Amino acid sequence: MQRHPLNTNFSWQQPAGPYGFISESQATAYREQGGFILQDAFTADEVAALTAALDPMEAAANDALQHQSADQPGIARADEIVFRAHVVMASPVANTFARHPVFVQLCRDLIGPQVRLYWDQLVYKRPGTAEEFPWHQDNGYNYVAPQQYLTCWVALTDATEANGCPWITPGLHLHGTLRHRWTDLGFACLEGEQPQAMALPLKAGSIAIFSSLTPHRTGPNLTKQVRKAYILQYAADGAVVHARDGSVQPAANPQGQFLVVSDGADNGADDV
Ligand SMILES: O=C(O)CCC(=O)C(=O)O
Repeated sequence: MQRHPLNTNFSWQQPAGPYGFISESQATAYREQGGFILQDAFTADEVAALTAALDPMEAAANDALQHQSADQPGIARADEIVFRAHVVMASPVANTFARHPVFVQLCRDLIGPQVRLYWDQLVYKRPGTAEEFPWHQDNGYNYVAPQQYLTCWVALTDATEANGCPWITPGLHLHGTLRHRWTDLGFACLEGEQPQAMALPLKAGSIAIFSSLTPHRTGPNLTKQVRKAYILQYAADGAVVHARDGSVQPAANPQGQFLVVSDGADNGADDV
């Protein structure tokens, strides 16, 4: 395990509390294990409305993947694992969901008073996905500074060990961003069995909450149902992305990376 070359002087930062939304034990789990589950964060009606908005987008993304050449490296595969990024820019339902009071409060407790949506994507794992999605940190894909941001992995269907729920390796987030290498299935920072690994099975409407620095994977989908997830990531306002070409870009596109918390308050729907 090696560190990313840009990760030279990392130290874990986390608001000290008191917390308005999460419990002390959830804050401790975030600090010590790198994540926790928030059960039943959303109602069945909220999940149904979001799923109805996302399903056609996933179907279109899956259609587009049919034309992807087999030797084109990527993390998505037609009829297996399908990603669609920046859903908030195309779906008013997702755009409103990304500003849900649950996220506003999580962001305030775990990031601070000025927070933007940094990234959002749906990830559906269809039946017959035999491969895992390998161990990685979200900050291993695109290096964001500050390195710590918040990933909210929202289960739209029950996520189980059989259909590809997330797993985390507790504790490694404290090292900051690790070096990743490209594999046929995506970037990877850990290989082989991880004795500390913890499965995070989730009921639909629950969230696996973890840091951008928490190594995680998802397993194969060996069931007959699609496993559906919507992932939202939130970063402190002012965060920048170090692109692989060496450029440094602000993560502040008003359409897809809007403020959700400003001066500690819910930012409403229209402000950027
Ligand atoms: O949901 C999945 O199966 C994997 C997605 C993931 O880990 C990610 O997008 O970082």
